[in-house]
Amino acid sequence: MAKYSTEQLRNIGLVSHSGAGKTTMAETMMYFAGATSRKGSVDDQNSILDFEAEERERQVSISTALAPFEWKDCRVNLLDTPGYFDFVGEVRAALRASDAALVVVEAVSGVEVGTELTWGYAGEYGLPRIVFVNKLERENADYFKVLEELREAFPETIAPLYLPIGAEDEFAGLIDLLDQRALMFDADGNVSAEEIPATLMDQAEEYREELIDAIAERDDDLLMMYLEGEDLDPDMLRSVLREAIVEGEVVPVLCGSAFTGVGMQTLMDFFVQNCPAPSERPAEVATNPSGGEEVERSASEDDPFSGLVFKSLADPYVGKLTLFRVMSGTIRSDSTVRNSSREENESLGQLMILRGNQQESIDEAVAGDLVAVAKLQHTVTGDTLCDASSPVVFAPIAFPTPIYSVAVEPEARGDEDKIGSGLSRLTEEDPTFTVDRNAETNEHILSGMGDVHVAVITQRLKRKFGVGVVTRPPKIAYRETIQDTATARYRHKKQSGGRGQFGEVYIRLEPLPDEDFEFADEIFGGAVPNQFIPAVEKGVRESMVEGPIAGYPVLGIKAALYDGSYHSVDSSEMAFKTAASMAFKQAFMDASPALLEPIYDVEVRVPEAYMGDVIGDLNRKRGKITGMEPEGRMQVIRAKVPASEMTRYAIDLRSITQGRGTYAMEFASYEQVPPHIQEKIAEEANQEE
Ligand SMILES: Nc1nc2c(ncn2[C@@H]2O[C@H](COP(=O)(O)OP(=O)(O)OP(=O)(O)O)[C@@H](O)[C@H]2O)c(=O)[nH]1
Ligand SMILES: [Mg+2]
Repeated sequence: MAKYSTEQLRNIGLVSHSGAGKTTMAETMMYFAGATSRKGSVDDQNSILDFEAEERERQVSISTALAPFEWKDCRVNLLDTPGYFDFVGEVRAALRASDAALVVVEAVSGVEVGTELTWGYAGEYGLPRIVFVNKLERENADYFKVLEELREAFPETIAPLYLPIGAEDEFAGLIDLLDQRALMFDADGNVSAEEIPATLMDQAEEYREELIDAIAERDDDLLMMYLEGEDLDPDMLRSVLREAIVEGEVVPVLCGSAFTGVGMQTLMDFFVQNCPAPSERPAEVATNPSGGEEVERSASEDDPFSGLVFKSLADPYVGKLTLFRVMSGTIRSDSTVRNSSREENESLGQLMILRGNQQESIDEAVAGDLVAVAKLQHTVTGDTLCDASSPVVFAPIAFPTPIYSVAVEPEARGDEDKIGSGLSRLTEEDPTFTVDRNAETNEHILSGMGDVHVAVITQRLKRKFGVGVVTRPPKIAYRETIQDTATARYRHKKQSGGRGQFGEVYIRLEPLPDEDFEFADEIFGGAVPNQFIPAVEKGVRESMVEGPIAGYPVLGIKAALYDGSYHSVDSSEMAFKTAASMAFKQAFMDASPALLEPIYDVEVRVPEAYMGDVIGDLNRKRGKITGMEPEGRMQVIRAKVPASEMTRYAIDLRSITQGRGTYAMEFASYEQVPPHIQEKIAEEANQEE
């Protein structure tokens, strides 16, 4: 690939609701630009960008793929992100490395939840937005309806630059409103300019006027000329429009079909002419790791080198691939750089440009470019790499926290260790899931963004690291306690030839709210000799590890040893321990035993329209609503809900709100399980034994 300067680079993040056609569009553009010799297809499972088995099989993108191509003296780096909700972390990271967001909207389904969400993310990163209405050749495609929906959903100025010629299977070209001409496309990617068909002239005039209005408004000189009825200079119009787009004030709308190729070259031209080069974006604010003061870094070859890692790929054979955006300066292959986030040096080997999983070596990369290196030692996604003599650290990428957990177990015995190491390698490429070992339940807990995410991770674990696993809901960490006081006596006595065993204890159990355990020695007159009392306490403590109701740890109990008897020869620590443990179990079951369950503080954020349904669902989940308040356009609902009801909440909330709701939760307290549920849990636990 030829060398390009910072001014000749365009980094465009493709975002949308799942299935709008991002991957197909990127494949078509790469093919038309001559970057690939065949057009990969999602449907035929040979997409160059969706190259992982998990993506091809499901026919959706799961991770961001880079799709660079050369076009009109520029290199356009497309970042093809996944639209499916579970992979939102990929979208956020890709937008961090982009200079503009192309929001793809399907011409049939129009504005969807994913459109709204990604629109919001682009705003968070201050990126200019461009809309592309795709699939215009489909039956029921309606460009004008989509325009209306866009205007309804978003406050920004929506400015269509093109109109379709012909509808559905007769869709064949575009009216270029600025240049006042018709563009006709053929399947090989040839475009020819023609006169606007007479039948569409009125419509073209109407929309052109609207567009000119929107542009003229942005510039005083232009507005004056416009109001005075002068002819407007097309170059001036174009430059004012470009500025308004780069500043995010106007959102241009383009359209076409990735299938028939209509509108693809227009879009590619648009990237080159109207999307900002990295050098046109505001400087990045970073911190100096030693002094803590703010430092600016611009996408300029004159600034010292800095880079931000936006993606990592784990490969069991090649090792790790690290993708970073050169934020400032230039970088050559085989340089040593500082990872200022980890305070380590890293030797970069060969720099590469990726296209899907194809790699092309390059010697040098300039500010703004997106490059890959293999086998870094310390670096993970979100880290800053920089020139050691001018260290900076960029704000980390804000990844969402995992909200859906399962327990994983190996299919094959003896693979326990491999699960942990395989999963932790996979977390290197995906920061939106975590793996923990729960010491209490003895489970590997895998937490991610949803059930599809978790399924993809376990599939990858098998494919990349050869570990097959089964998943199930995590065990709930119940506790057992008592609500009344009760006493029990137990005499442990065995005579089996030789020396016997003897120990007798009287134990009283009392509820001890807010504390785990207390032991009281109330023996007077040596009914139980001093040397055996620790054994009694030990017997009680050991019985508390697996409580009598369903085998969960016991807490909130005071145990008093108040009487007993011994035998001068046969008594032993062992005998007293056994007696204590038996007495404990008896007293426990007589003291109104109760099962406690973990309760979470849950905070749900949803658009107002879903409040009723969300609250109804939380009530059904035995939740107690503790508060509600508006926050911007959202409503925040707070509730206390039992953990056992929340294991699938990520999935439930998504289906109630079509994906518009988000939530977070944390452990709050233990509370008593309702009796009928306690019975069920006890029954199940006793069956397992
Ligand atoms: N009719 C028609 N179908 C299209 C067009 N573009 C894409 N498709 C189809 O739409 C489906 C989804 O396309 P993708 O390219 O995978 O969409 P995506 O936006 O990458 O989807 P995610 O990766 O899940 O976010 C596939 O079956 C494509 O063949 C188009 O212009 N016209
Ligand atoms: Mg895709």
